[in-house]
Amino acid sequence: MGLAASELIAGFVSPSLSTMTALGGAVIDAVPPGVKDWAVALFGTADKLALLAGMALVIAAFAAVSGVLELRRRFAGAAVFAVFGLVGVAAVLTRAQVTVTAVALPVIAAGIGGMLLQSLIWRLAAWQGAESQQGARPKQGADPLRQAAERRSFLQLLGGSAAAVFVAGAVATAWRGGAAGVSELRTALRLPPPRSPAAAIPPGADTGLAGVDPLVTPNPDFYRIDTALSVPVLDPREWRLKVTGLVERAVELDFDALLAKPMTERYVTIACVSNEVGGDLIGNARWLGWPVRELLAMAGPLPDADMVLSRSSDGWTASTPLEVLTDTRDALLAVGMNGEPLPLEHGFPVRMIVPGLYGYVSATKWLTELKVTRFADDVAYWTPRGWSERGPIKISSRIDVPRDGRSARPGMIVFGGVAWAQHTGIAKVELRVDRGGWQQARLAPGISVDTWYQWQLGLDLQQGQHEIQVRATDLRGTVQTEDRRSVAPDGATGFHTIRVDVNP
Ligand SMILES: Nc1nc2c(c(=O)[nH]1)N[C@H]1C(S)=C(S)[C@@H](COP(=O)(O)O)O[C@H]1N2
Ligand SMILES: [Mo]
Repeated sequence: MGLAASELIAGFVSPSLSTMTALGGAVIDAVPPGVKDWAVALFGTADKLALLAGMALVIAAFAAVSGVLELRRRFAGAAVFAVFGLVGVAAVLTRAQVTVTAVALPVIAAGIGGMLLQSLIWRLAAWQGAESQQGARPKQGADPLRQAAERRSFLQLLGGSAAAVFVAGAVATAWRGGAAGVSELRTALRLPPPRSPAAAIPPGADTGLAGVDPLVTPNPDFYRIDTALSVPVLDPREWRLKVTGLVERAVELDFDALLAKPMTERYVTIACVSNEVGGDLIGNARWLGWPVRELLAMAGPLPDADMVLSRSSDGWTASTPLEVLTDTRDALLAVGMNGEPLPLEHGFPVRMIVPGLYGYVSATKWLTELKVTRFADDVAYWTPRGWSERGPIKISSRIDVPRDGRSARPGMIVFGGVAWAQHTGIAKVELRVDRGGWQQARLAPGISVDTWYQWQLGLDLQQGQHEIQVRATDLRGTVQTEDRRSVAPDGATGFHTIRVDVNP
């Protein structure tokens, strides 16, 4: 009940104040990497929901225990609530933006919880008192009416509180504070046309083969990975990007100034370092933005700088080599995704998109700061958590059709999928059946070397269980390695391998 009340306040004022979000965020930052990987493997993108549900269960269990304790000994249960309030305050203090209201909310929650506990215990004691009176002196003055009244009073308060929790929870989630207003601003936003438009998609680049991921991933289907328990909601009118650190002059940019810059538009395929071989944590979009190198040129990086630590509004950070942000590739301060403003969950109003690097070292969403620094002096969010400080995307390929484990009739079966080697480009894709010789697939033209390529190949398969593997070669001649490695610390390797059952 205490938490429900505080979430309701947060819901109306600003979702970023939520104690549950702060607690969950502190849990996410604190858990050992193994636990995080396990949770993602088990719950996938529902991992955040699973965490919140788990927290609610643990908190409910603590509340129940505090009731039992309070019943045995006065203030013992209240002490549990006091500790809970302190844990809440501590969690809020670990967050990127700490405000007085954010700190006050867990205290209010603990206060309401403690008071409710007192009055519940008081009523329970009165009910038990009426009952034991009856038990002790069954024949003299037992008062079943009073007993029933005390019982009702206790159950009413308990039931009423439970109902209030559900109502408050529903209202808090439905309202989402300032989110509604920012959503409207986003929808009304008109993006400027690109000064340098994206290359046209070459004919045939999208094979259109059923079951293969579309060449350009629609925004609603684009994978989402981040540590944000509730999506940060940034008002574009208040948004500022600061360039700090080892620069000749600090620069600050607001959203209107950014939109007034000459925009570049590029197709770029971004991927998550946690993408297993054959996995779907990868997507291709048409991004619109201003090249990061132009902003850095305004600030003038000092000669000893070799890294840019980009930071989001919620304090997450990525370390990107300065060189990659200033060379000829178009690393963007992106404002548009497939012709619309960035969706809130993909970083509205501004994020970074860097061709060739995994998201965790480059694709900062809800971007607020670029600190020009050195790898020797600063570390990004994932580096102390077991991931490499640098993360170029590894060459890889995937079979999309047929799906692993499918049955098929003997004869010609069409295989299709994607391959990528961002910023180098794909030269060749090959398949082999049951570890036999490699057969070259028909490679569709790519949009650019920064995007994935589709391929397809018909194979004549006879009856039996077959194992099909795929490998890609990039335009520099590097062949994808067979060496199987897990995602940590810098990306998975190995061949995507599927089984097909061929029977008449
Ligand atoms: N602020 C912020 N930006 C972030 C992250 C994050 O946790 N917080 N995760 C990164 C990771 S690991 C990846 S793979 C990409 C995913 O971008 P998407 O969710 O738009 O697909 O965002 C990157 N940007
Ligand atoms: Mo990622």
